Amino acid sequence: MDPITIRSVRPIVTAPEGRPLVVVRVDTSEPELYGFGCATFTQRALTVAHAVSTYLAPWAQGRNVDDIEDIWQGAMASTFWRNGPILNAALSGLDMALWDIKGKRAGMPCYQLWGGKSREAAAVYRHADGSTLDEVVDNVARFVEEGYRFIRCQWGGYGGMAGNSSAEEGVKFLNPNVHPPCGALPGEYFDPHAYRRRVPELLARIREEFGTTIELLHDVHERLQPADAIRLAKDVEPFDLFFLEDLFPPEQVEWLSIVRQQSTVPLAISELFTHPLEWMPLITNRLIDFIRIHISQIGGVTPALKVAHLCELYGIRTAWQDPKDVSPLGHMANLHIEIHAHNFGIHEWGGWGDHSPMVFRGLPEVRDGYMYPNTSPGWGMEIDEEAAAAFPATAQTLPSPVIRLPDGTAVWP
Ligand code: GCO
Ligand code: MG
Repeated sequence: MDPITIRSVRPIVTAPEGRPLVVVRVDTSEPELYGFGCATFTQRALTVAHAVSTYLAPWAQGRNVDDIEDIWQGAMASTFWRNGPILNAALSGLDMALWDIKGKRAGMPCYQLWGGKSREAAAVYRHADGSTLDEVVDNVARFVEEGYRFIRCQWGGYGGMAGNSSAEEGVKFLNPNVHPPCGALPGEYFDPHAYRRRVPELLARIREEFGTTIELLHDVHERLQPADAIRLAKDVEPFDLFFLEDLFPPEQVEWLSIVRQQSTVPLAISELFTHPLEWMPLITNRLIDFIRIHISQIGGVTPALKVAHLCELYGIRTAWQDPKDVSPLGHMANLHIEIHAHNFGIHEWGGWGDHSPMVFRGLPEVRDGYMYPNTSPGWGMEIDEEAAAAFPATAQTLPSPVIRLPDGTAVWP
């Protein structure tokens, strides 16, 4: 019997909620057999789409759809320089689509292909934010009311912007407590010290209002200098966080070993990682408690399964990065790994929005704080390409304004 081969690999770029998402569709030599994968890298979506069409599609044409591992290894090697965010995202789209196809051929959801379920659903965490403490409390209360028990709390966005401005507004924003020099360039200004002092105040208020009935998370988003980061890890201990995220940028993770000696706060890092050399030392030295990888950024489900299983050996749990710049298809792939892997931690979920359900059909169901996969073969999702075309993506590079220190120094977002 002739093998089933890849006939076409095609990017679908769409922005139903305003953030560019990239999906890859793989059609095969079997007329009705096709699959979808998430290749989302919001800040460079159109470049990823170009990499898919120009390089990955012709390279993959004619290859046996069964050979997921060999195709992943060969595609990674085909660029010589490897593990960059653009090409990893492109490969993720192809990889996830091939798993979708394998599930369809086997007549089972992908999590069954890997050994079945460890749980029926994945607990999710929601994002509560606000420019005042009362606003944060109100948003936490709303999520508690809706049945969520894991809630990430931020006060004024990442870095504690007093006005809680959103980077997407792209406006010149000055935190009232910040006094930049004359002639300072436009951007989103924040005061790292003020931010670091406000976090314990935020968490104390949430614990005062809700006690220990909910699990709290907080994302530092790499906004502090190392000494301040270590200080924060100690200051938040009394509030019993589920995890503290991105205490350091990828370039400074060597400081984690110091934090581990001084604080018991559970740590989550790796949404910005693209290369195995970044996560390996953190896992094998047990410097983190949760792996936060953005799966399309490392090349898809094939490497993510390997990372999940490695983390299990070191007592580290998964918390794949799942914000609004992961497509609902990417959420479904993350969810299948979470249903399967024994060392699941938590699923991040910012809501589907009003338009995504028009584009992504077969969305996982969320109820009472849990996300449930469907039981259809593969990922069990369809992409309505006509609807997708109604939400064209522009070449937006989020965050639009530069993030700046009080003196105007640009910092990583
Ligand atoms: C998170 C992340 C996101 C990133 C976003 C960048 O924890 O979900 O920090 O909020 O800022 O993915 O595009
Ligand atoms: Mg984060």
